[in-house]
Amino acid sequence: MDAPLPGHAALRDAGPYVWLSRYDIGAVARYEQVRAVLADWKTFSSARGVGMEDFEVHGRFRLPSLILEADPPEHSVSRDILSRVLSPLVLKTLRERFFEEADLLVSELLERRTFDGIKDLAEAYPLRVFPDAIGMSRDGREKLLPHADMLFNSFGPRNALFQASADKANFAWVDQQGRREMLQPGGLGMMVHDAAERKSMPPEKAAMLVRALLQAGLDTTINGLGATLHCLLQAPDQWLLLRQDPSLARAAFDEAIRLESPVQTFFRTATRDTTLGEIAVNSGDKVLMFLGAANRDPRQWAAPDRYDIMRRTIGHVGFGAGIHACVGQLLSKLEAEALLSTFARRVRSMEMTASPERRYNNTLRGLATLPVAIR
Ligand code: OVM
Repeated sequence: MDAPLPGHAALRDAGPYVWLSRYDIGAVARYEQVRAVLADWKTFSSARGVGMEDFEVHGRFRLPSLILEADPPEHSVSRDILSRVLSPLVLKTLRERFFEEADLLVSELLERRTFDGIKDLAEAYPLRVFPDAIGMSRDGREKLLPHADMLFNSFGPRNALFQASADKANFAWVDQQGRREMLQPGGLGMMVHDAAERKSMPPEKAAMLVRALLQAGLDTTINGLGATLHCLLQAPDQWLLLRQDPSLARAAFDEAIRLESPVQTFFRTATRDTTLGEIAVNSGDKVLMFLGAANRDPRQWAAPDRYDIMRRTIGHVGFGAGIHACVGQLLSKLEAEALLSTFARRVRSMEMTASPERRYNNTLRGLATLPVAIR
């Protein structure tokens, strides 16, 4: 279940910058160096890909993301558009809907008593609110998760996991969903198009930014919600704290993001010779950042393996850091607040009824199943 943890510890202890000869890439697993790489976008570029492949050596697997796989100044334009659309002011307009949907879902689950915490809660809730918030068409929404599974696999090696998910890729379809005429007025997707137009960004590029939201916004949040539920089930004292004060829902989510790090890894490419913790980094090195390892680094965190919703989680790298820090994190936190505070207010007791099963992906950490009973 916790298979990566000893490996992460070994990577941290091996040094501030380690070489993975099997793949011929560099890696950082200590908090200090992961932060340093994230903070220095000039030296550690995203424009050559944030997966294992270097676009300049291996070519491109898909049309590059205009935000994820870009450096300033191109990145700044995209970032500005998406951060406006995902700003607190805009998200306030979604709040009421999100709480209503949370109430409906929790009512259904309370009636059922036993359910799968992944499929019926962690997946069900974002699937109800997120595509509607974007304003995406009803048709084909079931394609979103298999597509995201493939995409997050594609950041890693071309291994059996990737191959097994590769035929679920659906770029033609997902590219189509980002186009203005596919989107409902008033939704976040249309807002992206409007904001892009004001910045004279061509509509094809605006569609690619909407595509980025569709690809990045669902699977990540789902694994964050699943991680939170799993953490709470394993730490009854923390579940009690949350029940006594449901306003801790955001803290419970953020601490689960730190501890479980649903997005485990991203890469950068060194643009010049440099050093990390006095170890040489060569221009052109691919650098793998172990976000999950940094988030449990005992050099940084007291009792790093403990789930503690009262902890000061500020500075964790579960949402990244620096100019590429998750642009949708406020949306994910709104979803988490609505769902988890409602759940904590209305559920008196819960327990796992069988062992959960892991879901394997080259980038994402999460569960396939989490059988629970609630009252
Ligand atoms: C994108 C994209 C896709 C997947 C993940 C992600 C977590 C971004 O297309 O920009 O960031």
